[in-house]
Amino acid sequence: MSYTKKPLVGIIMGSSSDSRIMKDAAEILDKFKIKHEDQIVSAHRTPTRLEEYGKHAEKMGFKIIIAGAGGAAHLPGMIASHTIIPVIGVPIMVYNDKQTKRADNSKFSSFGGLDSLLSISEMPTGSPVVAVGINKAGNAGIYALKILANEFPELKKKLKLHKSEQHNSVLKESDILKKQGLSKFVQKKFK
Ligand code: RP5
Repeated sequence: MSYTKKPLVGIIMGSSSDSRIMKDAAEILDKFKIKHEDQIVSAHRTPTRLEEYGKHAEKMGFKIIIAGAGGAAHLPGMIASHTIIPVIGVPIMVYNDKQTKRADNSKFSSFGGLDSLLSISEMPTGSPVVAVGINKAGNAGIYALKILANEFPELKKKLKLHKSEQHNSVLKESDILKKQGLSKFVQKKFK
């Protein structure tokens, strides 16, 4: 059962290379049965499409947009300039997963994702975009759920349950740690 027939969240990313990070946002929304629509929209390579997407998002009635981009990450800020839908930005460490060929080094971000984090979070006064941590698309998903929970009491209940599960899993691990002692615990957990 999902809460609405139409998607409530728009997930966009600057490139297909961002999809392996952005899928974490989709997975958490899926887990909580929140429909989302996923697209690639590049602020640099498809600027007209970006403007169209802003109109599309409003027409679709999205409550939140989750936008991920790496490097000079303009996508979250630019989409926020085309709509009043709140935007959660996901800074992406460019080519995190493509460190195989030396020849590709020029394509890496030299700043380990700090470039995109600052691009997203340092929006000028009056044009806010919130940013989660670098590559933390899952957190963007959870944050979106928290916003939506204001509207859907059932979702609020599920989030509270999720919180208590997190609490219990820490207690459980702490018990195991106490019983096993630190050395054995680390050996087993990270073998
Ligand atoms: C950004 O440039 C994208 O969001 C991506 O993180 C990065 C690299 O894009 P590709 O060269 O992989 O298409 O605009």
